[in-house]
This record gives sequence, C-alpha cells and structure tokens, in this order.
Amino acid sequence: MDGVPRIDGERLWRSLMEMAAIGATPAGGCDRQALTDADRAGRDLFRRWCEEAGLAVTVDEMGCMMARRPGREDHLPPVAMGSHLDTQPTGGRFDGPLGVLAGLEVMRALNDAGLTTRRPLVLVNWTNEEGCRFAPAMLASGVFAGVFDRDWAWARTDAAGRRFGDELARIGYRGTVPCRARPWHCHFELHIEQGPILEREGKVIGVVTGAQGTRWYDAELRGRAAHAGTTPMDARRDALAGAAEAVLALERLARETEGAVATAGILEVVRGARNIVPGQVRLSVDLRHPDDGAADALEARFAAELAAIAARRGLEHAFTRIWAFPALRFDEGCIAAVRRAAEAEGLPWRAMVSGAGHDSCYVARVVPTAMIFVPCRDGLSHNEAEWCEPEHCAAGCRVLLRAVLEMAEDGA
Ligand code: HGY
Ligand code: MN
Ligand code: MN
Repeated sequence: MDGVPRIDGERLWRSLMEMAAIGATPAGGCDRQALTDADRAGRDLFRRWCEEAGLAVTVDEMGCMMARRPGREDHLPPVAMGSHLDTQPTGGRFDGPLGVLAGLEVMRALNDAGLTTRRPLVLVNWTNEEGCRFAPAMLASGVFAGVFDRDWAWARTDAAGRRFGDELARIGYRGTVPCRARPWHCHFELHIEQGPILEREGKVIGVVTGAQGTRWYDAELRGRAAHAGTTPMDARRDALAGAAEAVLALERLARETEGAVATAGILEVVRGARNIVPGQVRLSVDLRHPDDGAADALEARFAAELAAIAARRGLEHAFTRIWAFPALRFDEGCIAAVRRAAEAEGLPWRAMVSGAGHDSCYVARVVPTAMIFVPCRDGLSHNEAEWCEPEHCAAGCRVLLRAVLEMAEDGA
C-alpha cells in the first residue's frame, strides 16, 4: 500500500520541543504532572494544535482529550491513536508526548495530502498515565476500560490531600462526556522503549506484543520514636533501620528471580528529625514480572521477609497491595499491522514485551490494540536526560501512519 503521505519530521520535532518547554526543568527534562497548571498549559497547547488541524476536540469526565478526524464513511468505528502528556516530576521530553504528537503529525500529514481515510480517526491524550501524583497509574484509561469506577478515580488524592476530581475541575478539563469504552476499530500507541534493548541490538522499531504485569504496594513499619542521644542501641525499635533492611531484601529477592524487577521508589520517615530514632516509616514497592505466577511467588517471599525483619526488630508492619495489572498480550491483527508497517518502511525491527505500563495496557481490554516502540538513548527514561533521536521519532511516526492507514482503509 503506497501513496502513503509523507510525515514532516521537523514539524513533529518542533512540536515535541514546544511541548517540552511547558514544565521544562533546569536539567533539561519535564515536570508536567497530571492536573497541575503545567498540565493545563500543555493541554491548552495540544487543543489549539488539534483545532488548527481541523480536528473536533471533546473532553470526557476523566479529562481525556479526544481529537476526531472525519472519515469517508464517518459512521464506521474509528481508528484511534493515543498516549499521554502528563510526566513524572523528573520526567523526560518524550515519554508520552511522542505518542500524542506523532498522532497529531499523522493527522497533519493526511491534511497536507488532502487524504480522507475510510474510517474516522481519533487522537487521545489519556489523563494521568504516570500515576506519580495521583496513584494508580493509567487511571483514566482504567476508567475507560471499566477497571476503575469514575467516582473512585475522582476521589484519589495527592500527597497534599487534593482530590483528583477537584483538580481536574480546577484546571478546566473535567468534561461531561462519559469516560467509558467506545466501539473503536482499534488503538495504536507509539512510545519510547524506556529500556536498552532496541538500542543495544541496533533496531529502530519495537513491535510490541504485550506488557509484563505490574503491582504497587504500600509498606509501613512502626517502631518507637526515641531520643537519639539517650537511647542505647540495644533498646531501640528503629523503623528506618528496618526499612533499610527491607529495601535490600527486595533488591536481593528480585535479583534472585529471573525476569523480575522491583523498586522501592519512595521512603518517608513520618515526622522524622535528626535527633529522633525513627518511629514510623512508609515505603512504596513496585514489582513487575512477565509471568503472573512468578510475581505471586516473589510477592509472597518479600512479604515473609518483611514480617521476619519486623519481628526481629520489634516493629509492627503493614504490607498492602494497592494496584495490580496482569501480564497481557496485544491484538494479533494490530501487532501484524505494526510489523507490516515496519517492514514497508524498511526499518530494522524486533518483537518485544513492554517492561513499562502504558494506557494501551488497559485500552487493550476493550479495543484491539498494539504498540510501537522506538529506542531512547541508553534506555533511559523517568529521568530528565531522556532522549530520542529526531530520526527515530520520525521513523516511529511513519510506522504509526502506515499501521493506522492499513486499519483505517481495511474492508473488515
Ligand atoms: O510505571 C510505568 O510503567 C509507566 O511509566 N507509568
Ligand atoms: Mn509513558
Ligand atoms: Mn512514564
């Protein structure tokens, strides 16, 4: 299938850099966390660009922005493209925005070519993919997929106790359109790999066949706050020393479990001070594995070690799973369309499973879905130094365009 419109890689790059300037950090990254003023500014810019491209933008009750391009047979279920504009606090410029702005470039390229696809197209900015301010991650795509209830999602609070629903209204993006599954024909997401495989193997395209399972936990250790100067070492119930042992146990157990990754990303001493033996500590745990049974076993091993550490140190403890999604496989037809697109572009590709979670992981529950990866330098992401070469951004966009066109023109 040729006569494929040309994408404008420089225009895509300019859009990426203009979006990256919103919430830009001194170290060259982005802090555009969900529902902050920076997120609002990024949304406003995205909306303007979509409207300039002739797309009709709607906002749903979870703040998801959906930009629609009519099709020749406009009643048909649309082909969707999506990703997210929100970032981590020390995020990069590509994690999320690449998928959203490459989708915009697809729309712009079709406009330049005067081409109207058979099916309508929809471009989505999914709200709160990262989950760093409002846990869990992928909150809006989870509501869309029926995994989370809208009111439960609206009630999620950030560290300052602000409610998701209130913040969404505050930035002016709490729409009225129901956030629920739609009869889309399919959904594609372009994303940086956020890992080292493509770069290490010299591949440009990842044909993403699925994603590993992810689980998030809250752990808490309670000992006894005491005077740092007068409390003998053998009379202490030090919650932070216990947490330190737990973090090292988590790392050791994950290293011992083939295919596992586990991270303690947040460690908080509650009302700590330099001269108080820590009495209460909170710890976050992120555990992932391509096989759900292996993840269950690792979870059980860590829970047992945490209990043993607490018992040995005279600490009370709690270990609660707050979120989980299982390993999943994407739609075979969409995977094949991505593979054909990479081959048609003559790009070196490989099939792979995503180590990160993405909105596509939830959308895939209700719409046939697949993802496209491109390399990022040193496999680095969730870091301000995150980088994706302009030619890789353009290559990923070309593959996205071809996959979308194939599905938007198919007779099925
Ligand atoms: O945590 C993740 O995998 C995603 O970046 N939110
Ligand atoms: Mn992402
Ligand atoms: Mn991310």
